[in-house]
Amino acid sequence: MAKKGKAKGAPPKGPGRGGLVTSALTMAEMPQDGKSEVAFMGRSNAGKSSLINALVGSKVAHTSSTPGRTQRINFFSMVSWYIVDLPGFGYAKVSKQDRQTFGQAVETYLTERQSLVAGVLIQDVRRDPEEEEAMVVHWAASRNIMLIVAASKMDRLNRAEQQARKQALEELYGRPVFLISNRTGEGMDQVKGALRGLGLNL
Ligand SMILES: Nc1nc2c(ncn2[C@@H]2O[C@H](COP(=O)(O)OP(=O)(O)OP(=O)(O)O)[C@@H](O)[C@H]2O)c(=O)[nH]1
Ligand SMILES: [Mg+2]
Repeated sequence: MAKKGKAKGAPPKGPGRGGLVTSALTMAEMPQDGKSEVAFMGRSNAGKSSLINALVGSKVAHTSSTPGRTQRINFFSMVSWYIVDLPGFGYAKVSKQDRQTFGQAVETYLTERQSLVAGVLIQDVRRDPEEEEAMVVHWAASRNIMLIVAASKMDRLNRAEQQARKQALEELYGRPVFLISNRTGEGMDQVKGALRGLGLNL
């Protein structure tokens, strides 16, 4: 993809914890070492890349207020496993051609990847889940993949609103939803705890 030049603040590459290992569009470009992977999924602008940075504790993933920033499948090394940052769904302004390219790549990844052990579905706490989120839940169930649901941007709500949204989202999803803020770090321990519970060190 010879489109965009590398941004100045490119994330550090290499073997360090959380470092970007590869940015893939085909299975052949993905790591072949069989380590476990956790895919971060959600609508564009939901805060996937920000959550990854908060978990890693350094700015390894590109974030942007412009939706559609992440357009490849990015693998970050957690030494014994990988964090996988996926392009967001539901954003119409990315060109159709690009969306088809990465949409196909994501679909292949999600349906075929053997080392994928868990997913983290991120959605803005102020929104309700829509068809795409329902598809992720269905996909995880059908592939028997453990799914963590995190509602981001809780810092945008007051305490009472947070409680109300948590309850509403848990009812809509029919499962626990962690409220998180990638700004303040609130709720991060719950996500970390859930990942650690899967034997993934953080
Ligand atoms: N207030 C607040 N802003 C957040 C939070 N998480 C992310 N943001 C902001 O939301 C915007 C999008 O965040 P990203 O992490 O780039 O979102 P993404 O899901 O990776 O988006 P794509 O790569 O486009 O799919 C950025 O401006 C972030 O600073 C949060 O918890 N609280
Ligand atoms: Mg992103």
